[in-house]
Amino acid sequence: MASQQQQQKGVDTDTMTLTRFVLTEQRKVPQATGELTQLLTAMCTAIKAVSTAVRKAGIAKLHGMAGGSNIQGEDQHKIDVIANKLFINMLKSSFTTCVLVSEENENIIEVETDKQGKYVVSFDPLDGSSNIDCLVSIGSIFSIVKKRSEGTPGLDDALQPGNQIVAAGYALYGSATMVMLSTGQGVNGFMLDPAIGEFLLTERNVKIKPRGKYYSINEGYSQYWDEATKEYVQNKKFPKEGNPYNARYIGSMVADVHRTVMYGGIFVYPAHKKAPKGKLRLLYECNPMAYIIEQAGGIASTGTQRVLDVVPESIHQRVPIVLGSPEDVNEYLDCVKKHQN
Ligand code: P6P
Repeated sequence: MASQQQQQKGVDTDTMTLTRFVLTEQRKVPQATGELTQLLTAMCTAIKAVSTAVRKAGIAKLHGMAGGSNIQGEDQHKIDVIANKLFINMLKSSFTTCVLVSEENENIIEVETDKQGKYVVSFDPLDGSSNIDCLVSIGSIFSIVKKRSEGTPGLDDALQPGNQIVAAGYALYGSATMVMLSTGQGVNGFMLDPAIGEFLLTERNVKIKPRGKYYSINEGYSQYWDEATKEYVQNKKFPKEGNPYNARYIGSMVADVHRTVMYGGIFVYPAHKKAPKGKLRLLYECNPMAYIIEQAGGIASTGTQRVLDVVPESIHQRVPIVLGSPEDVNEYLDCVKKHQN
């Protein structure tokens, strides 16, 4: 809370912005070059521009289809294309990246040599965009690793496990625009103040509850679930003791995960008969969300292993995911173990 002298007639004259926060964190790392700060600043510029586009989409006739489809075979919304171009252009022009992976692009994006830096960014520029025409909250998701190859940057630099992440986070375009970010020292939340165009620190050192009261899964697929998932959800609805959990499922990963971080509970997108490897993508959905959840004190698993330890085989690889409060996730994993034997 700003002190008295900082509150000059209701104006905080010592605002902790995201850029200032990251710069302060950077100063704690002796060998830091400032390149990560530069990257995150460029990322915030893209997020601010996407936020503006999302909020005026209905008026500017940006709702609706772009007429194409992405590598996932999903119809592209006009706003998907805009968001993707914003992320690519802002990241390339930050001179901090060498390879980009986007949900919207079939192959890796190789940054021009004269603009290359040492970081690889995987991102979903606008996740959940199928919800945008009905104004449901959507988001952008990103994770950052360092180039590991000696020579020309390429696919191998993109296919790193999440345990190599140096920073990750998401932007939620909800009732406010919020960035949740971790650079490895916990999770902090920054809310966009449109009046000054800055992200202000509003949630310091976010920690997830040991157990929540919400379970989040698409019950429309119940007939396709494995026995472990069926048993777990049944236990949430008809517990042997105590009250049933509340069901909450928005169908927008950033919104469902953010609620899980802030309120506790569990989010599950399991493998099922219609999606044998799950639906959510490892590099730019599951890994960044798993990193945030672990940094906030939670657990993120594929059901059989830690998400961040999965070695990627392709850039659009899908994995099953269960994440959230440790006690809730461990309860789910106990059901998995019980049905494995
Ligand atoms: P389903 C949105 O399309 C998305 O990629 C995630 O944001 C969301 O969690 C998931 O798909 C919803 O998928 O199959 O439940 O509609």
